[in-house]
Amino acid sequence: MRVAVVGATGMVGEVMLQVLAERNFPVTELIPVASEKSVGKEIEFKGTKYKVVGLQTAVEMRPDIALFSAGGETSLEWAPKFAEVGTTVIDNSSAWRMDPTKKLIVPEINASELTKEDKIIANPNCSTIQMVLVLAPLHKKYKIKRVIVSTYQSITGTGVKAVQQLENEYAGIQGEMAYKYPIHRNAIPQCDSFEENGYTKEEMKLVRETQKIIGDKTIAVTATAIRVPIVGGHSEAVNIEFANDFNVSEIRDILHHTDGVVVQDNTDTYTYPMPLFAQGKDEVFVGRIRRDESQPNSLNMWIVADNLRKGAATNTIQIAEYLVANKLV
Ligand code: 11C
Repeated sequence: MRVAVVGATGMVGEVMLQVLAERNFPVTELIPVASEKSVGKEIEFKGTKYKVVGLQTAVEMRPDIALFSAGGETSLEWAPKFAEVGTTVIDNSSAWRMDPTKKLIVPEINASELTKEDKIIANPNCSTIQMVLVLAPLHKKYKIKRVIVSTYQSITGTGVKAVQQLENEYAGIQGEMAYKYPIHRNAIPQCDSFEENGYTKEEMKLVRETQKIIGDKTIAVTATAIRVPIVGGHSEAVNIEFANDFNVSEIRDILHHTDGVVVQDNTDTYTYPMPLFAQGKDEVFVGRIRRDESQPNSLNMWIVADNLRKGAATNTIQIAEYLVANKLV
């Protein structure tokens, strides 16, 4: 496969290159793509050096697959240009996710929706991916009525500027701010900008993307997304109300047998997921699984994943792997 990585010098782009190499994705030619200021720079991939090219050059090279992580505006403008020359685009921005003509894919859940005609495929938001991976098998068994989620999101979700802000704050250096407020020793109840209803875009992604991926608009979701001074991954406290009753050991068993999910749940040994230990891993970790004793058919749990891996790069590359394995590209 001739694979373009659009946004190759960015935080997610770099992880995409690592994941492509680690998973031995069949790359015959890598085409690293970035903005004009990075054109000509060299990127090493599996021992070979590749020169970064601009978007127009990359389109003219007609790659088989283009993995996009360069922001919504770039995706809106350039994904269709790649699609026109026959490239299959897997886009990590929010640009196409809610477009009814585009598929929003978490491979373990809904990759079977994909066909050869899908030339622009959307990768969901990181906080959604880790949550739906756990919700989907439980919805199948017990039917979810409502989800209440509070997130504790890593600064890496904002990008390299936020990581720099935290490092500057540790070192007591005045520098450029990615956030309106200090992040060191803080919790900022705002991820992304506000919508008219008073929720942030991040919170509404958890609502809309969950319904689209699971394919059930009746699932009610309400979210509060918080930015915390953490690097390794996003954490989520999730409360689920089911239509049907369950037993907790059966829930653990279902999740234990769910691809991509690792159950870490033993209060006797203080075993539960934490972002410090999820960092660099491709799985979604779940623990603190317990009945919500305040109302019927309800459950609490804690879900953690590396937002740059399963939340972004790994999920994107798993989609590409599915396309290759099923000869859809
Ligand atoms: C965050 N989830 O942590 C965001 C980053 O729609 O793909 C990714 C934004 C997106 O702030």
